[in-house]
Amino acid sequence: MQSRGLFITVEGGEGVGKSTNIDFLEQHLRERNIDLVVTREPGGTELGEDIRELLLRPRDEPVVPAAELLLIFAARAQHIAQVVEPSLAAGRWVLCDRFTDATYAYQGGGRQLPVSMIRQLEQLVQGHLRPDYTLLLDAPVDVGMSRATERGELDRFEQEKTGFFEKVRSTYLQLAGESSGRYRVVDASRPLAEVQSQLEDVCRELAACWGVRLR
Ligand code: Z5A
Repeated sequence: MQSRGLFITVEGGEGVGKSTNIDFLEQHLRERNIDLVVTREPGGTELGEDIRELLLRPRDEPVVPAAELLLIFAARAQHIAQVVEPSLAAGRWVLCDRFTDATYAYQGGGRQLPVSMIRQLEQLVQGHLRPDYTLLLDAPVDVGMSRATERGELDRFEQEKTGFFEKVRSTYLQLAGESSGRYRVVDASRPLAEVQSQLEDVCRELAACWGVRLR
């Protein structure tokens, strides 16, 4: 029987380097013949990418936090059914740029929605599905924000104030503390070469757990 793939999520605040390091992880794992699907949230499907565009576009009308939360879980439901579950069931690894920990951090920590509300939706949409491993790229808020600002136009989330991102960061660190078996926290404030050397260690650990021998 085909064994189930590993579900790996990458999390972190604004501009910590998720995209850069997901590219690195993808290359590193593919070179070791790991059958991998790289995807993201919100997004990963046609409907999910449309919802992402709705969520990120700055608008004059304030977006009610509950509406934001429901849109995120709508995108997630589609993503799980179309991409995540079928890939894992086929024995492929799924490397996902953000998942439900981002909802706890942004909508729970940042927007201050009750955790119980997020838990209920998590249960409804995901059933038993949870990530096997989560890499948290952690950096002080000012470091991430200055990296993100250099990229130019800011989306609706990036326009939030420092206090919002401080709450996001502290929620992530709290989640990592509560689920230390699943989380690996990487110091993303270090120069890129050092961050990627930490990621190579994590890949070795993942492969060892999976029974794959890295060269
Ligand atoms: N969101 C939510 O609220 N709730 C949810 O449940 C989910 C998401 C799933 C979009 O996510 C938004 O969705 C997100 C939260 C919300 N908004 N915010 N904030 P996203 O992941 O697409 O957005 P993002 O956080 O802005 O990610 P990003 O734009 O892809 O940034 P990044 O991936 O963290 O950074 P990067 O593009 O790889 O790097 C930024 C720059 O820094 C770039 O020039 C790099 O070359 C440079 N860099 C990276 N690492 C280093 C190091 N170590 N040293 C120096 N320079 C570096």
